Amino acid sequence: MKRSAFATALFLGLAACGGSDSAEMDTPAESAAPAAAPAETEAMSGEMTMPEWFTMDGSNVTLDITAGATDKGNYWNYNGYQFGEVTITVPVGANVTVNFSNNDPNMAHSLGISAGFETAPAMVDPVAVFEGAITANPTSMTEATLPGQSTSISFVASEAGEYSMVCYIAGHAVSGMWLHFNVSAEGEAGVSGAM
Ligand SMILES: [Cu+2]
Repeated sequence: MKRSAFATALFLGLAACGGSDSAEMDTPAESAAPAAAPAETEAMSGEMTMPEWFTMDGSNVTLDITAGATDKGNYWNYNGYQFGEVTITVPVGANVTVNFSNNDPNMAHSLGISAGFETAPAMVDPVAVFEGAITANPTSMTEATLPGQSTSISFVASEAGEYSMVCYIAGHAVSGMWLHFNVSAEGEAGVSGAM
């Protein structure tokens, strides 16, 4: 509940500041938002952008996510990002498709949407918060998405909140293989953070 209220305040703050030029499906909260928002809130969230790997067509969001896109962190990254350094935001109710590819030459990886955290636990339960929001055999080093393989998952981002996109292979999330994944009640969409 606290987290949810915080998220709402954050989004209202962003709307009030007009600090984002990202696509927004609808911003009914804008007129109701208080004029003032703490400056640090905006700085913490950063600008939201829509990189080429994030596309939106109506309520359909497509994310092209590559494990081991770079060799950063021994290839244990998503599109070159680790440790929640970027936040992917989709509108509540979006039909999300994740096209997941594994470019790590050495290691299997997986991808799913789990409960939000700021520090990854040693083990993340391989249970998605949205039905279908997890790749096959997510904890298996031999049967998850292997080097050179790709797969797709689709799910409805049915509940607003702050979640994590995470790899479930033992040790990967705690080593940095996770990003923030937010579902916005205000219809915000894009990517923020250290882009
Ligand atoms: Cu992994």
